Amino acid sequence: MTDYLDDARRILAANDRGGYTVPTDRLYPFQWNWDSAFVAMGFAAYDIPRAYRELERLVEGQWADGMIPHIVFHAPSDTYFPGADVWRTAHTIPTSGITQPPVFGIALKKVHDAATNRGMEDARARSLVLYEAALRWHRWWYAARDPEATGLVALLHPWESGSDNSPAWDIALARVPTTTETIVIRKDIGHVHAAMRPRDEDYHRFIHLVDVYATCEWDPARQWAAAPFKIAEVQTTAILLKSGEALLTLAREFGRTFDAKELEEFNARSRRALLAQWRPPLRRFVSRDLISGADIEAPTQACFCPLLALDLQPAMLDAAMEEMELWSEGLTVLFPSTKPNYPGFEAKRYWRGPVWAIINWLLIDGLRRNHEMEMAEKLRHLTLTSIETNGFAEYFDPLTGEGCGGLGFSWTAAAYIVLSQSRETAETK
Ligand code: 9WN
Repeated sequence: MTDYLDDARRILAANDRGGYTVPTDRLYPFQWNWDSAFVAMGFAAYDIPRAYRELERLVEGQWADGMIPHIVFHAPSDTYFPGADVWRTAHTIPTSGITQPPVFGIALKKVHDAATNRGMEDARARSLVLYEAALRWHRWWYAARDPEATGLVALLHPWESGSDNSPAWDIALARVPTTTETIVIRKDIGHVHAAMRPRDEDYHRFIHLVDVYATCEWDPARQWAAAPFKIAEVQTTAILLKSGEALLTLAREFGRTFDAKELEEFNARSRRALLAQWRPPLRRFVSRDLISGADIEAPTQACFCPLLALDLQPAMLDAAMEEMELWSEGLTVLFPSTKPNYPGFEAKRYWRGPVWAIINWLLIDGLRRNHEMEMAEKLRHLTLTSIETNGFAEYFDPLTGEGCGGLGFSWTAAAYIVLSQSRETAETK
């Protein structure tokens, strides 16, 4: 009989590059921000020092202003584009210049709890350093990406969402010119089929944005003023709020009363703002395009991520559940990253329909928080069985269950490890 847990651990070991884990060999050969946070939670189940190490290595990339970049280029590799030379940032260890969803705080609490439960001697000292890094990053989010203190944080590049190619960005991204100062080299389509990856014109837009922000010398205020793409986003804000709750618990445990007050204020602001993004006729939450001022109505998984950080009123919760059930009808694997009958839906192109184990993990936590145990359990079970049947792929086709994108994927392995634990311990709360 196959021991899938063993396989999952083997994948994490194979993707280890010295205290940090690459998402998968060749396609993504560096340390990615939110990938590492998920991976750290996977390690926390069986190797706590290694879990700490994953987060510590990520923090080596933290900027003086508090931002933790989306990629840390610890060691050179020529199998990915754009590499460090395209980003032109000033950090000593080369990094990208944008960020990614702040899962870090959620991961830190999970690692810290595992370490203290096992009575690890240096738990408090190691956690404290990471807690301070996380708090600096949260302050950066609220200052740099919500200068008007609305409570919703904004993304200046689709890559910052982690859901890079989502139809949620189609209207806003179409405004971004396809011209670039940088020569665009599509290394990704040398590793996986082009039909699974972003279109060429969108890749040019991604790089156009990098050029614009490099011209701003990566200064947050200049970027904010120059940004041709600016989305106040609900998935990222929900993750930030959930992480903010985790940091608040840690602040109290560490006796940091001043920090705790500040975190309470951040959290309250984001909680209010997220609730205001609920749209009753759509039965889901929506992000806002800050350039046009319009709601983003494209139906994507992001619309349900606020469950992660909110305790919904019964009427709202029932409506969200009905909508989630509707999106799930007739699918082999749940939960789709785009509503299946939406014109932008594509079953195999990444973020335009496929199922992601880490998104399921976040949704499961959100469903549990809101006492939707049946749906949570269904999603957990389907996530595990589709990995067992189709492998530790980057993501899955919701119609057929086929594993797509990169294989031997770290966050899918981490999700398997965490979700196969008992119901209670799979909760990252
Ligand atoms: C750009 C590493 C990353 C994930 C993202 C996913 C994909 C990169 C790319 O891979 O993005 O950051 O080149 O496509 O969309 O969520 O962190 O796994």
